[in-house]
Amino acid sequence: MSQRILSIGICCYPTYGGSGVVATEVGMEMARRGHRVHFVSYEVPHRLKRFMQNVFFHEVEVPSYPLFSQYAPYSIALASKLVEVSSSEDLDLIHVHYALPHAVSAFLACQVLGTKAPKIITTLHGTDITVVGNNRSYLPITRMSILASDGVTAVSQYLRQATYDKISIPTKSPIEVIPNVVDLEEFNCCPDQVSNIRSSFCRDDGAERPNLLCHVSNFRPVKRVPDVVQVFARVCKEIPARLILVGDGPERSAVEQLCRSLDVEQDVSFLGKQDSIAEIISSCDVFLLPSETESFGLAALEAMACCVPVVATRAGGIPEVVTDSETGYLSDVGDIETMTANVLRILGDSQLKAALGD
Ligand code: GMT
Repeated sequence: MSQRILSIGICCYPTYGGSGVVATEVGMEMARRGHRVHFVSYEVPHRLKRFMQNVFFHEVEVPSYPLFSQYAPYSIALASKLVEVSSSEDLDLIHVHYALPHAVSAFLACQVLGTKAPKIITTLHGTDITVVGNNRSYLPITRMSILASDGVTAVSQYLRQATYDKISIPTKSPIEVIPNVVDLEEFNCCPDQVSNIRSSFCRDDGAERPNLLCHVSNFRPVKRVPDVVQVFARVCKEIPARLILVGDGPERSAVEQLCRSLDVEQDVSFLGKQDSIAEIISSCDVFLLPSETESFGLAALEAMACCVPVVATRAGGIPEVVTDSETGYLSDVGDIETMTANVLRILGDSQLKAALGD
């Protein structure tokens, strides 16, 4: 039987967050399978910055107006753009990633489109449920937009349950768990690039510093990046090591200050936002993810795809991704001492490191 070619709209945040990454990877894979995929956002998603057949981008413009000076209505501009794209491209479905405000805008667009409305699939990613979505200011509308969707997916069992509990979605409403994905063509052990990157981090002060720790995030409080630095400072007291921090966000200045106060700033590299993180992660020995809450932890999955053991917290959906003592080690949130011990255990035993990485 021949496959039906679908016309799919995808709404996502275009920034470096995991929801935008997953949305882009899924959209590109649908395009490879012959479907026509229309990304709708305020910017081109950062993993989409090369031409691909069957992939199209539609920019949402939010016109300014003196009355909007503080709050321009992006959700309404997005809904209008979805109406436009749906009419011109005859969309079969709109797949929204991150409920707020995307699911609400899709709902609004479908109200306008009436009988010609496409189906709505909503993928819940994390803080759209665990932090923002259940805030009183957003809860009723988040709940309505989830219930109005034709299909709802969550990235982990943990997030599925949190949606039932925190948003009061009745358990008879099905939420399908579809875990995060990783492109193994891009994220693998990258042996060619590893030695170059390693040597650029290891030998810049003339000393051999073979132990590389890595963390990738958007530097929001929920990621607990200061814990990464605290662990690193303790590791440095035992063995020579370097820390590579990839990403940027609100906590960065405070983290830089912490590095100075713990006197480890010489051994920490702040790389900021990077495009080819697979090579960087592959060059490292341990990946740290000490998050306060994490619905899945895409960065941990990417590290594991690069054969790098993960030292993380037992928070949210992380235990569904990292198996304690098998692909890394888990401990309680804020338990710096145990995380330090686990890092030292991995760095001190190359066979253990290889086994966890495998
Ligand atoms: O929910 C967020 O904080 C934003 C979102 C994003 O856009 O980065 O992150 C979430 O979605 C990722 C992809 O599904 C998950 O891997 C992350 O665990 C999740 N972040 C949190 O739950 C904090």
